[in-house]
Amino acid sequence: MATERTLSIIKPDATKRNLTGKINAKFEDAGLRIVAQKRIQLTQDQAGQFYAVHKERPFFGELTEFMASGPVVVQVLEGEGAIAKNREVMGATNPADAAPGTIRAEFAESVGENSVHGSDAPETAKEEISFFFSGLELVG
Ligand code: 3AN
Repeated sequence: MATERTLSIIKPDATKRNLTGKINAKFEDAGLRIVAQKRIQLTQDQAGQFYAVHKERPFFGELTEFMASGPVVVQVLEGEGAIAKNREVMGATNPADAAPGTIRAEFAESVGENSVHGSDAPETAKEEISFFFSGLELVG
């Protein structure tokens, strides 16, 4: 399987509870390498641009408000099949359905406040990485 890069976000519910290190340990234990990382505060408008694909969904307002409610850690994870592997480590969107040991099973508070985001396909990974990072910031 090819080496891939994927965009990950540690969401405000997790940064607020000081879980950045514990979540990063899950990525690293799964063989994912954190090749770029920064802690930022999004405006609701920026969160809306990032989640534009969900703009017609009923939870769009709630989602963008939540993503702007505190700092997030945006990061690029690299590894063999990193996109699928990260989604595995994250667990299902709804923590009630997430497999034991996954980030969402252990840390997520609800389907909305679910601790992490991860790209779902190669095209979206590329777009999402360039939304937050310039080529110069990806150090390998
Ligand atoms: P995932 O993050 O697992 O790819 P998506 O793409 O279906 O899930 O949803 C994007 C984000 O929208 C989720 N991470 C979650 O924060 C939020 N979300 C999804 N479904 C709901 C819902 N029913 N109510 C509130 N927020 C939701």
